[in-house]
Formats: sequence, structure tokens, C-alpha cells
Amino acid sequence: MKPFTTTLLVAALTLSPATLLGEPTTAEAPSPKDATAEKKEEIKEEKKADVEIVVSCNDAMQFDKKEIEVPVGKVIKLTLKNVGKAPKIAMGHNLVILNKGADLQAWAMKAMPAKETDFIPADEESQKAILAYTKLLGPEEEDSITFTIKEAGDYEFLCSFPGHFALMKGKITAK
Ligand SMILES: [Cu+2]
Repeated sequence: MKPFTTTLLVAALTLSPATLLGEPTTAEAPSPKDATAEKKEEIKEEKKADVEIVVSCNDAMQFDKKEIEVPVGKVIKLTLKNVGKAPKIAMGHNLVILNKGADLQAWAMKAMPAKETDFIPADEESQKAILAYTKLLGPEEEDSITFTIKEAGDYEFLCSFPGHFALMKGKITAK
């Protein structure tokens, strides 16, 4: 009987560390995999834009488009091109799309002093009002953003560089 018991014990000891080691490895495995999957999806989303829109802006504080129509639920790629020559510090431009029902004027006022964040106000209410936005562009720079509008309606957009929104604003209609 003695040798049999020893064999069993050895088997149990051999099995248990393996099981113990095996479990955490299996438990941890999904999270890095998920992260990779998410990254891949992001890249895919950028590549497979359903609609591509190019908006240009210039030293005269004008967007070349003021009314844009997009389909609801589709991936929209919007590129803002600054065709101006004036330095960014004096004539920077961005394109900020606000959520439906946001108060453009009030939002723009909060953006005005937000120089450290390129005129994107950091407070929670202002952040919540943003649907998407481009970087602040200097002369001959461009930036692309990808977004999806899930609900039909009008979404106002503006350039939040101080003093620009009076001229630099428009409306995206999602249908
Ligand atoms: Cu501007």
C-alpha cells in the first residue's frame, strides 16, 4: 500500500502547481487580447469611412462649407485644411462639432480663455457638449477626425479660436 500512496501524492503535487499556474494565465489572457481587438477596430473604423468630407478654412476666418449633410449611423471622416498663411498664434483654426441642443454661444465663451488646451474648455459641461473636434491648425496644416452621428438632427460646429466663431460656424445635419 505504501508505494501506491506515494505515487498518488506525487501525482497530486505534480498536478496542483500546474493547475494553479495555468489558471491565472488563462484568466489574464483575454484582457491583452481585447485591447488588441479594440485597437484593430479603431484602425478599421478610420479606414472604412462611409463618407469623407473636406472643409477648408483661411486667413479671412471662413470655412468653405457652412452646411453639411451626413447620413445617420455612418462613419464620417472629416478633414479640416487650413489654407491660410497667417501664424497659428494669430489665426489658428479648429473645427469643433457640438452635440445636438448645445448652446454654441455659451460654449464659445468658455472656450475663449482656454488657451492651454488649444481653446477646448476642460470643464465637464463643455466637454459633454462636444461630439468631435480637430486639432488647432497653423498655416497649411490639416487634421482628420472620424465620428458617427447616431441621432438625426442639427449639430452646430465652430472654430473656437477667440473671436472666430461669429464668422466661423456652421451646421451639420444628420439624416
Ligand atoms: Cu478660426
